Amino acid sequence: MKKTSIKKFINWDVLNKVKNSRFSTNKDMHNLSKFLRELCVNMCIEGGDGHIPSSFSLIEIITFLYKKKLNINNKNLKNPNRDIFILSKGHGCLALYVNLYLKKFITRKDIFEFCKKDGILGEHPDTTKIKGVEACTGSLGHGLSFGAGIALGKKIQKQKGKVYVVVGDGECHEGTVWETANIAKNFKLNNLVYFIDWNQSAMQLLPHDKMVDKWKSFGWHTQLINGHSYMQLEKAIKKVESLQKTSASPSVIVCKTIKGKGTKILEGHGKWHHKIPNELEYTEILKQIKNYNYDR
Ligand SMILES: Cc1ncc(C[n+]2csc(CCOP(=O)(O)OP(=O)(O)O)c2C)c(N)n1
Ligand SMILES: [Mg+2]
Repeated sequence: MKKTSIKKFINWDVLNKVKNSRFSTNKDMHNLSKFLRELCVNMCIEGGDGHIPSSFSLIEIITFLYKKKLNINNKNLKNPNRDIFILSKGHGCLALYVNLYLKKFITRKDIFEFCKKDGILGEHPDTTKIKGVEACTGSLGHGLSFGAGIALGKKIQKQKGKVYVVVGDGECHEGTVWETANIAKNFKLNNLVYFIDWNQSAMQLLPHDKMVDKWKSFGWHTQLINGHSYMQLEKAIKKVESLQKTSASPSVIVCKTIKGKGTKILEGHGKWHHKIPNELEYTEILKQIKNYNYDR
């Protein structure tokens, strides 16, 4: 397909305004989601690569964290008491990149160069190239243990800040995930919070049922929510924060999500996992994003 040029498509003035807004209302957050989804699609068209449905599955979780929770900015990276965010499901990184853009970690030029030879934004996030990315991920299953290690380091050094990790359900096929589940509980890592992007797709691999019970059996505090609802995300994190005051156990928020959420054309269709839209599909996807009614 002919490149659409995100330069023309994206209203950068609006985007610049949203960069600094606190986004207090739910409606604002959902409008932001639409805008970020459009940006992701355009980045894929420009770069000729990327995983759109995987990014749409977890975009509310990441946007919620960056807009409402994480005390991370491009001036405090050396502060040992800041929070840490790890996207373990590295192929969902478009959702991370658009948030790093809002937080001014990366520039518009970087966005244009997604998956291009001289660009810093690859198909999976690279900590050696991108400011604000804590870990190279893409090989599934490692972000959790990495996050648990940082959480343990914070405990030993009596540092503040929490560690938040977003994990795909397909990742939970990796044994390291369950080793970490056991270790984190035993080391009393209540400064660790996992979000599972439970879209039940995992590239049509084995399904992961009873996700909540599995984590519960390792002694974690568990919650099950709609991972596309900013209200439920907010409520869940408040509950985690209250538990952290009294309990030593780590927390997991199992988020029911839909792969490709926001566009019926993509939702739940396996063939879209790593596919770039043609011109007709591109137009339809953008139309659907605009008209979508989001979950409250
Ligand atoms: C260790 C490892 N094994 C296999 C793969 C290939 N792979 C890429 S994405 C994917 C499915 C991942 O499922 P999930 O985490 O649920 O992501 P989603 O399909 O929801 O985007 C697999 C198996 C990989 N990246 N790393
Ligand atoms: Mg999945």
